[in-house]
Amino acid sequence: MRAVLVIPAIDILGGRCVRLYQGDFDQSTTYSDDPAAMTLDFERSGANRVHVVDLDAARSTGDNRAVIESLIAGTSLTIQVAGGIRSSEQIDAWLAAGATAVVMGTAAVREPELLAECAHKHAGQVLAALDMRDGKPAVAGWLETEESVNIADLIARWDALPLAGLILTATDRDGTMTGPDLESLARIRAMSRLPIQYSGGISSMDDIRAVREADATAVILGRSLYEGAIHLDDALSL
Ligand code: AMZ
Repeated sequence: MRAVLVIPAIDILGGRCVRLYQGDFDQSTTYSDDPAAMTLDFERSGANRVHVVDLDAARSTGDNRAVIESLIAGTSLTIQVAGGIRSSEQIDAWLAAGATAVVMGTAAVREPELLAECAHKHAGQVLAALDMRDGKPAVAGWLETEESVNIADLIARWDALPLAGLILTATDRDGTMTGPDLESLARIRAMSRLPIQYSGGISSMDDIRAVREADATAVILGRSLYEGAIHLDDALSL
């Protein structure tokens, strides 16, 4: 059986480590006031990589740049940074600050030329985020849905680029611990040659196994870790 990379998520809102329910900013649970300390807990459990999301930047109501920079500086884990990354200069800055990879969501969907430019300039360091809601990409902090986009066309464009991979999030499962959307994963897997990181709804070790069997390269864990439904060291030893 192939391995699956297990990546804990640190979503930051107002400097705190939170989980949202289905991405809804009005349904937020705070798990820690100290995202850097959270990262060190994950590091001690043996994680290799952490997925850090700046939720304020994703919905354009501020940013947690200083918090994330000090988080990166304080850990030897590899970090992928997401949220509000909409320019090549921002990518330069995150990579200079020590991030291993950056994620583009809104820009990847709405600005194909910018994504292509960034992917070529930073080959193997840009991940494209596909945050699916009712079969369409959710963008701008998931406050909007891009109705005009055809998913097959979008993925075909992404596939032609030297991206580090694609992150598929089932937004209706995110933060719910109701199980992964294996149907969407299979559909997207069949369309793309890129490595896929899956996120949304994971609640058990069996869910992680199912995602691995569906040929995801990595799985991102959020609430299931914070609620103790999955122990990170167990997941890492799968
Ligand atoms: O939970 C949310 N409302 C949310 C979220 N988790 N909104 C955006 N994001 C994440 C995406 C992706 O990793 O999953 O932010 C990133 C995309 O940000 P942007 O700014 O590039 O669209």
